[in-house]
Order: sequence, then structure tokens, then C-alpha cells
Amino acid sequence: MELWFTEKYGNVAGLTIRISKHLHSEVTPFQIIDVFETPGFGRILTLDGLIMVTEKDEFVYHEALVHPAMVYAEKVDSVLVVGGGDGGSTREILKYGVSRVDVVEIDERVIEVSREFFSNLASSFDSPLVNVINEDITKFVKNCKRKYDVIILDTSDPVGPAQGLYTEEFYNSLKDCLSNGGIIAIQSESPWWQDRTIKDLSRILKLVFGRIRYYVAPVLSYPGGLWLFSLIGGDDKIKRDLPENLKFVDKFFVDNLHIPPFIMELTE
Ligand code: SPD
Repeated sequence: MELWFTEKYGNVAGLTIRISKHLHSEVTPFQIIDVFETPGFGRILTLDGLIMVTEKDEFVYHEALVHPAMVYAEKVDSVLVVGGGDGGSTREILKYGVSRVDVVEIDERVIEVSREFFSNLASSFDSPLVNVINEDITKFVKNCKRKYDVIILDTSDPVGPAQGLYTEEFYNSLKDCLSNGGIIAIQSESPWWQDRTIKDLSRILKLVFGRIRYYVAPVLSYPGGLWLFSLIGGDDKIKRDLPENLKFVDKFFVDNLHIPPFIMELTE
């Protein structure tokens, strides 16, 4: 019998992937975690039935999310990752000379499952520079004990535990955690299928931060295959080189920060 997984986009479209084995499934206090083995995408991690990571294309998403912020920031000593329980963003951050990475992931099971099934990503948590904090980020930012040079929002979609992250109150608190000259990078969903979310998020970000820069990257397994990222803070000068051997980001958009007009319209 053939097994197939479908992620639905609203109730109008979707992505269907053949499964060779259902490796793991559990219900945590926050969400449902599944891991699938697939012939086309390698291993896949889903949360509440939505694809978070596939082995095939995770490098595009994580490099795109992390590197622009790291090269544009004045300093990269201390970095905060919001979400990011699979470890992919932390892996990219550790390619720079950072002193400390705090990862605030509400669901410790996402980290444990990633350690078991996605060691290429989650082994980044073994670095002595990394501190994992299993706490609700909306609480964490209200009593922020330090300032961060770079903040990476590697969140899940705006349903379930990530819902509270799409509010003005959250971004006002987050702003207080950012050092002078610091940069925030935010995964900002699909211009094809989450246009309402992008409009709402852009309005909030503009109110709280003023100027926002946007860029896109082609993430095959995410809705529409095209993903939007928002960058807050800094000027337009690149402050440091990319690490050696990046598979993707140096060839695509750091020298060519661009955004198609139809996506710009969503952010106006
Ligand atoms: N619909 C997919 C949105 C996922 C964004 N974050 C994924 C986490 C990977 N580190």
C-alpha cells in the first residue's frame, strides 16, 4: 500500500509527498510532532501537519533566514533564536564568531525529536556556546536579561503556539532585547498563500520598527515554493563576509537583495 502525506493550503490546494515510513508521531502539550521518511524529500518534520523541515531543502530556508542578518549586523556576539527547535538556524549562526546563542523554544520535545532524527541540524545544540531555554518567548522578552546583536525568528506558522508572536505587544517587547545597531530577521510566510498574514505582520512591524527590508528565497517544500523574510535594523552596508562554502545564499541574494513588485504590494 502506498502512503502519501498532504499539506493543505487553505482548502484549495496543497503539496502531496510520498512517504516510505512514518518514523515518529507524538502529541506534546503544545502540538503534534511527526517525522516521515520520504523518497523525494528525505526526512520531513511536521508540526500540527505543517512541514517545518525537509532534508532536501532545509539549507535554503536556514541560510536565507540567518545569513543576511549576520552579515548586516554591526556585531554578532550574542544571538537570540526564537523557535528554531530543529537546530538548523543555530547551525548557520555558529559559522560566525559568536560568543553566545540563546535558543528560546517553547516545546522541548521538538528539540529532542530533532536530535534523534535530524542530527545534521540539531547537533548544533551540543556547542558550549548554545543555551536552550524552554520557555514561552512572549514571557521571555518581557524580562529580557540581556541585549542581543542579532535576533532570528525561526517560528512555526501563525497557528498553535506561534500565534502570540504576530502581535504589536510582542514586537514592542522584542525591540527592548535588541542591542544598538542590532538586526532582526523574521521568517514571514508565503506570498502566495499567506498574503493576509504578511499584510498584518508588515503593518505591525512598520508601526514598531519603521523601516523594514524584505527578501525572498525558493523553499520547495513550503506553500507556494517561495518564502518571504523581513529584515529590521541596520543600514545597507554589509559588515562582514559570508562564511566559506555556503551552498546557496552567496549565489542568490546577498548581492541582489530584491523583491518582486507583487510581493511589495502586500507589505505596503
Ligand atoms: N510553513 C512552514 C513555515 C516554517 C517556518 N519555520 C520552520 C522552522 C525550521 N527551522
